[in-house]
This record gives sequence, structure tokens and C-alpha cells, in this order.
Amino acid sequence: MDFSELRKRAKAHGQDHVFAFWDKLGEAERASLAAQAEAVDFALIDRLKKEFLEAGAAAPAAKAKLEPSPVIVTPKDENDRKAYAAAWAEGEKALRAGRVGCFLVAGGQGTRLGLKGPKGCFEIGPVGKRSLFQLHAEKIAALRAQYGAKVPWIVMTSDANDADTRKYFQEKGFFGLGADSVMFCVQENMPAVTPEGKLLLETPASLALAPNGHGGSIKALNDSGALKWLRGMGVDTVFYFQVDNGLNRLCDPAFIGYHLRAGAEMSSKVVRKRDWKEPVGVIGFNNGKLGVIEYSDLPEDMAKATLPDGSLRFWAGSIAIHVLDVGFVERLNKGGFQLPYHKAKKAVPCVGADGQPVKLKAGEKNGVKFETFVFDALPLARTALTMETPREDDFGPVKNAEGEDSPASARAMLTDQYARWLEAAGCKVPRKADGSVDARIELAPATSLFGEGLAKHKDLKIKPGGDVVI
Ligand code: UD2
Repeated sequence: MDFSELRKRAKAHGQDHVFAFWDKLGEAERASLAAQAEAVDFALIDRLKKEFLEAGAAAPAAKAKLEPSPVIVTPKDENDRKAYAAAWAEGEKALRAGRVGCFLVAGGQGTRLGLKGPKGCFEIGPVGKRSLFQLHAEKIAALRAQYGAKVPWIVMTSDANDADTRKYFQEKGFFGLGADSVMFCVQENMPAVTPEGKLLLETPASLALAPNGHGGSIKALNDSGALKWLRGMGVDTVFYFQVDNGLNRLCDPAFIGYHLRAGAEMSSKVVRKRDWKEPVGVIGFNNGKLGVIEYSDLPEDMAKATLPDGSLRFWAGSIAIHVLDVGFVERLNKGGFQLPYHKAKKAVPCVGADGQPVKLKAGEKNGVKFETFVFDALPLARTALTMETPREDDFGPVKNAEGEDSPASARAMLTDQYARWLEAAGCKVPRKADGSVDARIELAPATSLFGEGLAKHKDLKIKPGGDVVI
């Protein structure tokens, strides 16, 4: 688009300040700023401004009417165990038939952990240097070996980490998976704005852009050709997971089986919330439709509400592990579909009217980012299912530098899982007086994927305080 046309368009939406430094920019800078501005959907920004920023915009929680919804709970009796075994068998059948692909969302910026570079490069191995990406990749390799299927892998990145992620995969030789069975797709950006809805400039020559939330994955799967790629291989079921959770039971056959048996379009895993404050969304009926209310949107009295036995009423915390039907994702993309946006106040690096970087005070949130969430697809599914999973088997994310959901807690959970598997196979694992494992243990997914095949290690000697890698 010709520059005067572009400027006119920005002006019509009250956003032509983005060209305030135009006269001072070189050719290349102008070209890149113009390309960024051209990609902005100004009408969408106007709509979001009205919806979220102007007087009278209601908080999402005020619009919600939340009720608990049914969950397939972890087996408690013989009937449950039978259903679980049948679901497991069904999931294994689908895996063997090559119907299942994996989809990792890794476009986030990992700001809370204070990391430079993709979060997937973080070394999570309790003993060795196994990174999150490597752990996920080795699980996929183990699934391929176990089920004799291709199990293709799609990795969603964002502009913020795409080049670094691809480089890391190249350097690691795609972890032996074969480059032709791994596909990258890049999610779109959204511009960050001031609380008044004005676009922020990160530098005089660039907009402050941020990934558009993991809901962008639904569109990215379509636009990148990933859906066609999956269809071409006969894949109709996608296992969706997040980069930060190394404990994740990748392609859990029981979960896939329940999903397929119910004819669901989208299924989600939940854990019992640790306490009312745990930062996970809760699954429930939201205005009569199954959905997730994000933790930041759940009113405190609802988050704290209990049942007569004292347990949380809204206990089903979403751990962002889903199964998606490929046909469902195709349907969502028909007619340029987009998920609803959510608003988040954030500290956004930017320049002021003088073109100099604005110094933010500690904790100051000067900007607003708009993001879409993949779980907003749940209410659009014709059939959707929720399954409980034991936290210790499935959810040990790395989110914070210290404390809960930190590298230390995630490594301890991995060690504990490996220890429980070895003990179940008859191996003696040293434990401290408080019951925690008195050793550091790391099992390669090739050694055991879901805890199987460990009988041959039952005589393994583990010294108190020692390291074990098998
Ligand atoms: C997410 C969920 C929360 C709970 C928790 C479980 C949201 C809004 N909240 O919280 O309810 O399920 O996870 O761990 O989802 N990502 C992208 N692109 C983006 C943004 C994020 O790919 O634009 C990826 C990111 O790389 C990561 C995942 O999505 O793998 C989660 O992102 P997060 O760490 O920001 O989500 P969190 O912990 O606030």
C-alpha cells in the first residue's frame, strides 16, 4: 500500500501517531514500519477498545454465570477401571492406526521465568541436561517405537522465538525425529496499546507487537497448511500440549480413547486445584456452555466456594492439555473465524513522544495486550469432554523462577514419578522421613513412557542422595 494511503487509514482510526518519527527514519526502517502498520487490523482495535477500554466495558467475570460441569474422574471402583481400560485400548488403537498427531504451543515469551530465548530450551532433566523440547521429542520417538506410527509433530512458535526455536531443533538434529515429520507454524501478532487504546511504539521504527495468545493456534494450524499436512497423513486427532509441562503424559491413550468414544470435537484434562488461588483456569458451564474461566477472571468468592465436605466447588483446574478433532479445527476456520479476545494489563517496553525509551516504575503496567485463548473453542464444540488426571502423573509445569511451578518443583515431580514407576516394578528407592525421594532420578522416555517395561531394573541399586540415569 502507498504510504499516504496507509497514513490516511491509520489517521481514520486515530492511530497516525505511529508515524510520528517517519521523517527521521531510513529507507529500511520505513519499509519495516509500513509493513507492520499495514498488517494491523485497525477496525479490530477499534472494536476491542470499545469492548474493553471505554467506560461501561464490563469485566468478563460480571458477564459469566458459572456452574460446575461433569468430569470423568480418575477411576475409583471396578466399573471406572473397566471404562478406563477400554478407553486406553481405544486410544492405543488410534495411535497404532496413525490417526494421532502432536501439537505443541510454544509461542509464549516466558517472561515470568526471566528466560532469554525459547522456554523449550530450558534444561529440565533432574540429573542431566535434557531440555523441555528434548523431553517432548523423546516421548514422541518412544510413542513412534511403541505404536509403529508416524506421530507427526507440529510446533507453534511466534515471531518472538521462531528463529531461535528452529535453530535449536537444527542444532539438535531434530532429536532424531526426522525433519520431515516435524512442522513449525508461526502464530500472528497483536499490537499492544495504551489504556486509551493508542498503539504503542517499541522504537521509533517499530510497533510494540506481542503474540496473539495460544488461541492463535487454531488459525495458525489452518493458515500454515498444518491441517492439510495432517489430513494427508491420515491424522484426524490432535494432542495439544504446552511447552512448560515436562511431566505431561504425552498422547495419553486413555484420554484419546475417552475423546474418541464420546465422539468429542474437543476434550480437556483437569487436575484438582491445589488451593483456591492456584493460577489455572477452571472448567465449568459458563452461561450454560462448557468453557474455561481464566483464573484472573474468576471472582474470589467463587474461587473460594466450597462443597459441604469442605472441598472446592470449582475444583477442576484446566492444565491446558486438550485433544482436538481435525474436522473441528477446520470448521472453526471456515469464514475467517476468530476466537474472542481477552485483555491483559502488562508492562510493555515502549518509546515516548520524544522517541526515547520510557522508564517504567517497578510493577508499572503501562500497556494493554489482547490475547485469544484456545479453551474458548470448547463452547463451540458440538461435543466436549473433560477428564481428571492425577497431578503427579501429568502436571509439573515450569512457570516461576522459584517456589511453586518452578524448575526445582518440576524436577522434584519428575524424580518422584520415575521413583514411583521403579517402585511399582519392585525396585527399592531411598526415601527421606517426609516421604520424598532421597536421590535424583532421570528416566529416558525410551526406557519407559508411561511406567511400563521397568521390571528389568528391579535390582537397580540407588544410593541415598545418589544420581540415577537410565
Ligand atoms: C495457562 C492457562 C491456565 C492453565 C495453565 C496451565 C491461559 C490463559 N491460561 O496459564 O488456565 O491452564 O496454563 O499450565 O492459557 N503460548 C503461545 N502463544 C501465546 C501465549 C502462550 O504459544 O501467545 C503458549 C506458551 O508458550 C505456553 C502456553 O501457551 O506453552 C501457556 O502460556 P502461559 O504460560 O502464558 O499460560 P499460563 O501459565 O498463564
